Amino acid sequence: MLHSSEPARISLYLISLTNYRELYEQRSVEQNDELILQCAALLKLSFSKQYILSRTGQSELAVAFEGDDQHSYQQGFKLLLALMSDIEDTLSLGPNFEASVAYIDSSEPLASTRRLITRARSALFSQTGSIGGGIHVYDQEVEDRQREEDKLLLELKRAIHNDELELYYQPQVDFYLGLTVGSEALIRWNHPTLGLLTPERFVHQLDHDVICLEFGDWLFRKAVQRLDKLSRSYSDRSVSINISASHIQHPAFFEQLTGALEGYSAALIKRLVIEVTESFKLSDHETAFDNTRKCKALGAKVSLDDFGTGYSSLNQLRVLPIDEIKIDRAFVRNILTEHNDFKLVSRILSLAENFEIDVVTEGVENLNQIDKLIMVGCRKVQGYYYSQPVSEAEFDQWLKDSTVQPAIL
Ligand code: G
Ligand code: MN
Repeated sequence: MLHSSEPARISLYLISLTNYRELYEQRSVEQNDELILQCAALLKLSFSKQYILSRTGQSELAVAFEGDDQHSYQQGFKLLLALMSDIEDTLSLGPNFEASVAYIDSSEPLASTRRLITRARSALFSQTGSIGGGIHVYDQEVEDRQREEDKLLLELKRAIHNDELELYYQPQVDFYLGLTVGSEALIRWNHPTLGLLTPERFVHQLDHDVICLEFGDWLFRKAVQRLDKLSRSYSDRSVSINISASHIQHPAFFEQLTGALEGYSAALIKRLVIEVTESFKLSDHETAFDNTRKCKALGAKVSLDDFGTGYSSLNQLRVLPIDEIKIDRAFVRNILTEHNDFKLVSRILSLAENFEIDVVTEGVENLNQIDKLIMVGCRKVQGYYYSQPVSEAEFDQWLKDSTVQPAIL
């Protein structure tokens, strides 16, 4: 028993036999109870201090005690290892058997143990809270962040319908021609209370199943409208859109795209650039691979974003019908001081030339970087040196006003 007179800092370990549910059905009530009793007996051996042990679910046990555990992670890990080997040895559940341990400590009174258990469960199941190895340490900040994100996800769904999303455009400049030849469309969210949000705040939410297709539909339609409007004054400017990994892998992706393009000319489709991220291996995902090829067959351009940062750059070039690569700004950032970065950019440019692939170098912020890039045959760039991403109206103004000096060759 716990001494009620001592200061009430409570620690709680929640032990969950993670994948036991499937086995549970196949085993008798006695066998299931026996397993839990075995675990309980083992846990008793692990705790020298006074504690409360209780079964909190079919395959879940909680151990609560006063005071905090200075070595929560190590202690949790020891518990887990002992539990696993004991279960494997004595109950022959096999090496695939999984258990997880969550640790939480709190200054709330013991009466709130139920709340502690709920939080420990949330730590067990939250990806962000996981620190690997089946041990999860509850972190109030992680949970707050998780709650914020869930809220944002719901709001994002509404935002698409309320037209709170907007595309901003960042010019892509060809300095051989001295012209803005295209633009990358970048999403912004005019949030009613948080103000203008850039994608870092919410872009991962766009990958969420619920949102992915709805957002995709919105994006395609906006981009096509933009191209249509643009072609009244400029017949050859491209618009690039960013497609997430989950979207390009989605079986409905291509149908959605063709739906948005219906009734538009081949000349317009030719100026749509589909930027796919290089952070996952497109060629390993059959649907992503197919969708990429179908985009190309449709007449749109396919661009490989963040080039050089993914692990499969060269293989993507070999197997995918790529029109353009975008050299990640990480390579450009230190191009003036890091000779290796400069050599890499130079090599990527000549590789692309061999493959007859266009290159856009991203993240160009000053004239010295441009001079250096010209030396190695780069002709198209995008970056703050020319412009930040701006609203559609500002971009139209930019197209009218900007005079980009052609490079002296
Ligand atoms: O990976 P992707 O090409 O989608 O990245 C575009 C992002 O890069 C945008 O959010 C844009 O604001 C940012 N960006 C564009 N140009 C620059 C630049 O010159 N420097 C830096 N640091 N970021 C840039
Ligand atoms: Mn991009």
